[in-house]
Amino acid sequence: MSRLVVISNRVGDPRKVAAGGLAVALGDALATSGGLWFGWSGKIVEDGATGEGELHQQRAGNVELVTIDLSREDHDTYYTGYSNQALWPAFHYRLDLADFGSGFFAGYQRVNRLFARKLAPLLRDDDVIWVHDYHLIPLASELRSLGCRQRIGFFLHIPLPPPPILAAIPGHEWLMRSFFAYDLVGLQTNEDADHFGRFLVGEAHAERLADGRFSAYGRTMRAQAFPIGIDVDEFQGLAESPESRETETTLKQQYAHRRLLVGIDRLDYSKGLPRRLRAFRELLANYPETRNSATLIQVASPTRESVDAYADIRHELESLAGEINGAYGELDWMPIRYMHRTWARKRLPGLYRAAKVALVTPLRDGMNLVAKEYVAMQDETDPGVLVLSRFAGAAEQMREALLVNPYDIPATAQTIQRALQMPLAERRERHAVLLKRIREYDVHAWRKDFLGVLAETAEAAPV
Ligand code: ADQ
Repeated sequence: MSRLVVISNRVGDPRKVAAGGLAVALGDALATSGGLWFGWSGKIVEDGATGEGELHQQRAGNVELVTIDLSREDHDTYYTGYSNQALWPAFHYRLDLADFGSGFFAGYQRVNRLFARKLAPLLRDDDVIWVHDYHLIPLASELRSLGCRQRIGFFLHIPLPPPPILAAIPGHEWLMRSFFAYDLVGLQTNEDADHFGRFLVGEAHAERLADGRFSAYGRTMRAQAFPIGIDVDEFQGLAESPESRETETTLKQQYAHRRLLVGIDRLDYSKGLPRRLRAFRELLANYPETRNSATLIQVASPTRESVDAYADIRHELESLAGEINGAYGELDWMPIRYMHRTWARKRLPGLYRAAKVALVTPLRDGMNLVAKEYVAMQDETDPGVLVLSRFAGAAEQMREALLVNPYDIPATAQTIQRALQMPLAERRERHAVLLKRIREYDVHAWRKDFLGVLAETAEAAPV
């Protein structure tokens, strides 16, 4: 069996539950075949200090974790700069927020080259290489230029926008060409795969072959959707933890005569949080029975705080939450309980189970795992209702949720009210279909599917 090599910007520790579903699933795959996980250590070497590019090696069972330190400049241009201030907003359809600052692109190229140079000597001829996410799009082409001929797959966790948006990214030709160094490119949804295909044909003049394959620059690459899933069993196991049970019981007691709604997100502008709060305010304004009753627990974890757009969204959200609580709050009831923190994973199932409705309303999202986690955690005999943005990748698979357009605030408020009032029979029916689907294609199925197709692709088109 070939060894699996995973490369991502950050390396997870597969032994820690807190690492979350993806780290666990990749860790699982790595442990099965023996493997290596390579990425940034999270450590920044300040100017003037030595140690830049230093490798750290650590064993976790039969998985080798290899990480590398980055210089301050590389971190600021590759990670904060090009990855998170240029590609992240552009791929989330937010060219208005994209900053293609000077030095960002060069830093991105430099770090990808550095990763390739450090990784190449650790590779074996029959390794299967799996690269993750937008930070590392050019990694395969850097590896190929060092003579690597292994099978290499790539998975994009974020959306892939339509051709006119991609075409506005300076250097997009180079970026698109970089994709052709892979044997397989995985995207979250069919819509993303469709955008990608149209862009390759239209801009890169690629030839469209059968089975999602494209040919250009003397190489053939296959692109298709692999909608990422969650580890349903792991999550359901977590629901049995004392911490989770305690959270559920406490919240159910506290809100016995009220209706609890939940939102769990990173505090990212793509998640649509201000519009979500405005829709909630509209609910309170338009449906008087929700006052003194409907309570939204919104947990938003700190993220990328050094970037201005993130500081702005935080201020906007805090002021909105304060305004709504000021307008509608009572001595013994506040409509919004907003927490700017990461909720302990062990307590997450308890929160999901106590909430009658989950609001997952991103303006754009690759998949959105919270939508799947909420469904997985419901009590089948009395399940809650998922209100889901049609612009989350998850909406492609989760049609039985109540789908909303988060830009339409009155309609979103109306749908939240519908969710709060949904009869038990309808809730059960919708939940059963959703649960079955996320169980069938969970994170393990996703990983096996991707690696299976990667193996086939390489057999069909050897490098
Ligand atoms: P994210 O943008 O981080 O991921 P998401 O899919 O929602 O978004 O995953 C977040 C994970 O972190 C979930 O497991 C959730 O439970 C947890 N989480 C989020 N906020 C939290 C909070 N405040 N407290 C505690 N836990 C919290 C990127 C893409 C997504 C894609 C995933 C996986 O942006 O579109 O679904 O990768 O591919």
